[in-house]
Amino acid sequence: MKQIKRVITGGAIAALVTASALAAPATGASASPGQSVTDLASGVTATQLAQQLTGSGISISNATYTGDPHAAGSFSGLGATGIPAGIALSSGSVSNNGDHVSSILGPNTSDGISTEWDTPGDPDLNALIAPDTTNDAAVLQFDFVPTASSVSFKYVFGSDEYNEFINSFNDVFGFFINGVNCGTVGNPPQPVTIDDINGSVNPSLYRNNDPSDPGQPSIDTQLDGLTTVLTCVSAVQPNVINHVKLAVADAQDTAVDTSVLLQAGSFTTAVGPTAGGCAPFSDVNGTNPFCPEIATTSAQGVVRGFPDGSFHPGATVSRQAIASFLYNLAHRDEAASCSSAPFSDVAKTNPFCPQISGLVKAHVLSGYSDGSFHPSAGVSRQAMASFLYRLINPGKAVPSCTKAAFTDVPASNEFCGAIQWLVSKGIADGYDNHTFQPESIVSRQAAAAFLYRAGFVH
Ligand SMILES: [Ca+2]
Ligand SMILES: [Ca+2]
Ligand SMILES: [Ca+2]
Repeated sequence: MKQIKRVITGGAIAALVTASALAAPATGASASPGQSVTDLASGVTATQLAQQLTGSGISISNATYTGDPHAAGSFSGLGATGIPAGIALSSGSVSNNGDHVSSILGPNTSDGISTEWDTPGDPDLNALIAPDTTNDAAVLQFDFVPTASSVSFKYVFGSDEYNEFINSFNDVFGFFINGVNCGTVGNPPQPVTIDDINGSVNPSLYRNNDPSDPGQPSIDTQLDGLTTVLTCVSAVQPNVINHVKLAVADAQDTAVDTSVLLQAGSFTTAVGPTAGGCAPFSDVNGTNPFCPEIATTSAQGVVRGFPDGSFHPGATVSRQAIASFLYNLAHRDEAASCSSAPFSDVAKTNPFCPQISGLVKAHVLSGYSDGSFHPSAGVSRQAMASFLYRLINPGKAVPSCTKAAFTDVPASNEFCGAIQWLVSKGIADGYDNHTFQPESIVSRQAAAAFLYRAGFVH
């Protein structure tokens, strides 16, 4: 049996765990009755896994898999986990084969099931748990075309790192939709990891199944701990190609397996009040039609809520808040500083001063002729068009219109060209009566939708 060494460096405690403590049962392990796994080494393909995950409203293409072929597969009979059937990815083996014991099939025979593939980690997962890095990554990715502007899917995250290696081996997974991880929990959003869901952190989302802590495991799976069924909800670009990447890996070393179970047919465009799962802020949930856009732009770090965990979705978005959101959208965080008051009503101590100053220097925002900025004033739809045009087209003059863009936006409107551009890029629509309502004030939830769609324009 391979010797497993774990040395935790950089802390006061150096733990060395040997094979005896992490002993896996002898070869030839058999699964609990009714449970089975077919891994990629047994003939199932990456495309079949992607198809099995996908439900209504989504078509897929270009599925690829990176990792050991025993580390991903299709399973059934795991109803005890909350996911009866679907696809699994693991930093160990999903199937019983040779010396490798399945990281997911019951019963729970070991406190530390471990397969070491010595395959690479994943850079996107590394970024989630930096400065730690990952190994033994299992990564499934594919392109998809959704028929609607949001998608969701259901999953359970589980591991044999529970409970003894919480806060030391932070195995991680990510569901990156167009590069944004929607496998998150809490506000501000944290990636779903060993450290972010366990008996002490987000305990209502955690199910303990550890053989030695406190005793008899009651859930018929090898996983020593697992989450409740979680739902990922993300905004997407309808009717064009989007990309999803599902990845799980070991943190720091290659030992002690972590897995994710994804429910068959659950990756769908069916997002709504009954689909649940979308709850990025205390006052934003699945009943809000903008919930996917708010959740996704929040996960991107573009929009921010309030310290009490609320978002105030229906409130007017202020000029200073939109400055912050636009700044975040352009990834300008690193340059934000404020050495002097840029406007008579924006002090150096205004928390938005750096973003306002930066965007004024970049000619995205401007103040009023009397030297003021009106930071708390609302933002109209036409002003939003102008801000976004100038942010995305730096140095370019806003084009003029040759004819009216809408019945209420004549060619003479100074914002006409920016509004025409905004609509042509799919960032905003007019109304059914051929109006744009250019002077309507934008709510914070509508701003999130504008910013989400603007993120795809280059
Ligand atoms: Ca491993
Ligand atoms: Ca176990
Ligand atoms: Ca691990």
